Amino acid sequence: MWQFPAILTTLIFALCSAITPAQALRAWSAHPADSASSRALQAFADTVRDASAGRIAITTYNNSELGDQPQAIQKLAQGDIDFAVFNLGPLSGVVPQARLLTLPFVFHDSEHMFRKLDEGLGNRIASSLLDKGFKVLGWYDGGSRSFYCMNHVVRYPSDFAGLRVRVQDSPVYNDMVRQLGATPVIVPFNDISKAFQDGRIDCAENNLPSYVETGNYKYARNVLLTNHIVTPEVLVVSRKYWQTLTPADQAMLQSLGTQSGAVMRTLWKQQLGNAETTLHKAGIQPVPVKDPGVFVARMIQVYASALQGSDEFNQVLPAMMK
Ligand code: GTR
Repeated sequence: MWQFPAILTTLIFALCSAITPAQALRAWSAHPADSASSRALQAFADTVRDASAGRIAITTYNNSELGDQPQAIQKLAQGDIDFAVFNLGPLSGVVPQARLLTLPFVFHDSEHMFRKLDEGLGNRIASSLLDKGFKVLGWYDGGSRSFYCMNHVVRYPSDFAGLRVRVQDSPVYNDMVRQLGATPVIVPFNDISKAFQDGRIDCAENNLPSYVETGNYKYARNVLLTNHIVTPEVLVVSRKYWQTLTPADQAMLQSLGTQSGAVMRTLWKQQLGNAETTLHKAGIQPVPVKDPGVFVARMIQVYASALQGSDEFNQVLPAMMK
């Protein structure tokens, strides 16, 4: 019987895969194209395209162009967006285990935080995120967050009484601000300057690069360096897309994602340095907290509600603080 030559079958198969159009994959970022986060995401997309010979083509969308973070989280979980860099604050609304990485006054600095992630905490949270549809590819630096206010000078917890403080849509952030006697006001990241201008908020909190990047520093010039939340951000791919990949492509994405984390951390240090220079030129002098203990004392209730009913969390938290 006539048989199709094996070599032809192989050739036709190779040709078909070569002409398979690259899928239009979308990546979400909250930040502008020149930020550390978006630059690292773009570099990741470029290396993935090269390593896959153009088969995996990712287009990045910056400045929350595809929706604010809570919307993007929903879209990624459903597979409408394929990649993203998320802050764990909003993500912890969907994945409660991620709250652990957003608790105030747990990590001293980024170095401490990344050490704990590498010691196993990262894998633990990554597995909870995967259960909800988010496959972690890399850990980015979310910096160290502090409060800043317009027309108010804050030094002690009692100074926050009655102030309206912008927060991310996140249970821990809401709770933290309430424990300071202030009112949390949820405002999307890209609308904070407008909220200051409209008089809807008195204060906000963020890391210094975001404080500068958003232009918030032009409106709220009084910065109290509380460094209350030191948190990572995650480079994620939707589980829906991840499951369509071959093991070889999964391994490639995982390895390039880890590398992307290292790239981002270097770019982040540069962005932090630039932000400090901008603030110095603008005459803004962030004031260190005199007694962090009085702030920590207010957070007991925040830990209690975040850890409520979870023995697992209660065992992990003390080890995270060391
Ligand atoms: C930034 C973070 C953003 C967003 C923002 C916010 O530091 O990188 O993803 O979470 O804070 O406060 O909304």
